[in-house]
Amino acid sequence: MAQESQTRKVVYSAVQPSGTLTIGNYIGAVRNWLRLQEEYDCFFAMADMHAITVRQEPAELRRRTLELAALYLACGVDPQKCALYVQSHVSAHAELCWVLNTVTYVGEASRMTQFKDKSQKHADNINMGLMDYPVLMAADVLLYQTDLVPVGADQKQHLELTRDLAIRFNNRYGETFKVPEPLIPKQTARIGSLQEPEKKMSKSDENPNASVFLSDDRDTILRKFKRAVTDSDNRIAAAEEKLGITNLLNIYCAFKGCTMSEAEAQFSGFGYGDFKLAVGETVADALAPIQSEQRRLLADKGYLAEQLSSGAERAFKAARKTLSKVYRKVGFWRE
Ligand code: ATP
Ligand code: LTN
Repeated sequence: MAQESQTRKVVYSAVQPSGTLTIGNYIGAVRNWLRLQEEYDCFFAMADMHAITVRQEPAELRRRTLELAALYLACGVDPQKCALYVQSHVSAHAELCWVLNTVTYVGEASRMTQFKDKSQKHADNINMGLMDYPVLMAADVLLYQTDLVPVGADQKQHLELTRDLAIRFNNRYGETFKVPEPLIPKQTARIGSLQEPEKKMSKSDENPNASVFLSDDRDTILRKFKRAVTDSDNRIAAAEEKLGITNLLNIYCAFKGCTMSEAEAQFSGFGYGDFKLAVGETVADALAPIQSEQRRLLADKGYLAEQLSSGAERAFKAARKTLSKVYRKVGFWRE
């Protein structure tokens, strides 16, 4: 058993408890984890340290962290199979981040697209943490000698930086980190906003109609899909110039588990109104059991706390090994 776990590949991923998860997060991230936990040694975190790089209401952050944990479990993340934990419970993340900062150039950090976007969006709070965000992410991943990082397409650049930092550190100090690979699902890598389909659906979008949240009730879901931006062409087909319809088809396929051409065939001849209703109903049906399971879990805080504490313990054991190695390599004195 111990030997088996040593040879199994390691998977790491995290989501920020910075808002309620959207179906973009679900399709692009969490859902893929379920398949991975069957085959790999998985570490899944609530990235609360990343979340405070933009202003958070402390009580809200606390509540969302627990809600996110319950949601992970409700979606099918199995705490027996993977380490599910809160990032700030394992201090090695901050410690490794500090060391990695010394091999990160200010130039490369300031060139990150997300840093530039968030600096614009939060112009009154361009803090060091915002720029350091990808370095903390690299620390998350590298601490566990991770092989694979399942994320949405928006995180690809951060993963490239993670790889660059691992290679640079290894060259400077000797072989220390495994160089991880991103795992980005093709078709569903990027679920678009329902209001501006050229943008990604994001949990912190200001327009409440742009994102479908996993916590939305049936009526809200149907209403949001009804209002989704489409085009004036009235043809249900995926095409580059039909971003809105393509996005809705993509969402439908993701929840139904069908291919694009199957979905196109199924809706050929439908009007946009009926099509949107069908997509909305499919999503609402899929989310209902997750929502009731999340409610059940949130009512049992003791159970949640227990799972998160044993997850953090498991993560800490693995992280500590890498951190000691790093401290030794960089020349920190130890008796
Ligand atoms: P925020 O709006 O607070 O920046 P976010 O909604 O972009 O957050 P993150 O916490 O940054 O979500 O991302 C969590 C995971 O979900 C990542 O793996 C990310 O790539 C994925 N993800 C986020 N939005 C989408 C989307 N629209 N389509 C597919 N995957 C997504
Ligand atoms: N920044 C990520 C969340 C995240 C993450 C990670 C993802 C934090 N640490 C490590 C993968 C690996 C995001 O998805 N926005």
